[in-house]
Amino acid sequence: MIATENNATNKAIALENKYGAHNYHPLPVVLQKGEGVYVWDVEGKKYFDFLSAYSAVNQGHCHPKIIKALQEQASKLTLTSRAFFNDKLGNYEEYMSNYFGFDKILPMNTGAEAVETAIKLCRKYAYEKNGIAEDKAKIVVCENNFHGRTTTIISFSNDEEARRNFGPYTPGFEKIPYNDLEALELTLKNTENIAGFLVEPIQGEAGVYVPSEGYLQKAKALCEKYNVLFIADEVQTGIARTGKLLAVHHENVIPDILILGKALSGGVYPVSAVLADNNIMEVIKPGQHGSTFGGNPLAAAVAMAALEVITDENLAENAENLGNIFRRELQEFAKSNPIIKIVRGKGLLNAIVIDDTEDSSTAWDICIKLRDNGLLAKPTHGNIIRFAPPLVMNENQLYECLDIIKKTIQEF
Ligand code: IF1
Repeated sequence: MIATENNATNKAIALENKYGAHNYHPLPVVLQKGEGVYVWDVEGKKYFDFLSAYSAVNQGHCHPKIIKALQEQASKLTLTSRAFFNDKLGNYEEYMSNYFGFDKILPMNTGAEAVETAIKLCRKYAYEKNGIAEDKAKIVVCENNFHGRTTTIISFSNDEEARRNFGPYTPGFEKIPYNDLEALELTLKNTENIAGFLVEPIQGEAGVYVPSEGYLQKAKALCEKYNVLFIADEVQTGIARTGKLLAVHHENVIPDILILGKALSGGVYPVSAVLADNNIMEVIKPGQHGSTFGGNPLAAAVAMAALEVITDENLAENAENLGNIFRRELQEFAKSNPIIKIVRGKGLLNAIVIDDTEDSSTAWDICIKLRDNGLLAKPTHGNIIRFAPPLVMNENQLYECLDIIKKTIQEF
């Protein structure tokens, strides 16, 4: 694509530039069709999608079963609001309760809304059941976290880009280093009014940081010891992405509060949820929390179909297998291509660290070349490239993608 050409790609980019807020810096490619692991741009070029909309299309683009559920429900009833009951929500809540093993679900729409819901739930539980003084609750979070972009959530971010000039900030959060049990124990022991510990089982945006073996299990044990709620944000790591249904399942950890989003709908519709047992969920009484679209029948129908696909197609197992091949192949390749400093991840949530400075354009330039070679990926912070294809990928396709990645890296 030559930048000066007045083609469909440049027209679409020019429109977004003129009429859209500049809150993103997308890779210059304009997509118009998606199917399984593939996407096509407006010039008709086909690509492997190695971002999966940040792990929202784990089931592959436009999965027929999920689209069918969307179409059928969309032609019957899309939204009632929670002012009335509807015939889908109860079934969905029962389905989710059994699927993930919690007494109850509070249905929301975006990941950030679910994180905010979990924060409110944790605080209310602390005041009404844990004897913490009103307005004094503190929630421990990790440095380099990413939990969304609302004012409260960016209040406890240390990413200046996500935070600067959005103050004043919401108080009540204590930051500790990720993957550091000593720091967690110290804070739980020495700081008063701790209500919960909010953590990503793998830090996605930070650059796919997989914590040490046992971290989640020991962190959960510390939370039990100090009577603090363990809140797992599985918006990005959940729904089979890391090779298990939930990333916490790698360590058999059951969180007190579970946060889901993204692939809960297969990328077809915004669906998120907070799950907890009765003793926690019952602190929310009628009129104390909600949202217009939370728990709508369309979301319910789509999410049940999306979860059936995860089970029917053994996507967790597939993610585990393909992820092992992916990391093994790239680690081998890195031995003779030192531009790749590190290869890390779990299941099909992986990343490579490029041997260049944070502010270098190498990672971006590699992604531009990957695009030219038919594979779409995007750098996360600076010199880290995240690789996260849909979980429906098969081995042949993975090897084809590995060839593209290796061939492209060798051009640098
Ligand atoms: C962007 C990445 C960022 C999340 C976790 C909650 C949310 C997210 C662990 C909020 C959302 C998205 C947001 C999107 C890019 C992407 C992302 F990590 F996935 F790559 F930014 F960090 N918890 N992550 O990852 O969910 O409200 O977006 O539905 O904002 O640029 P949301």
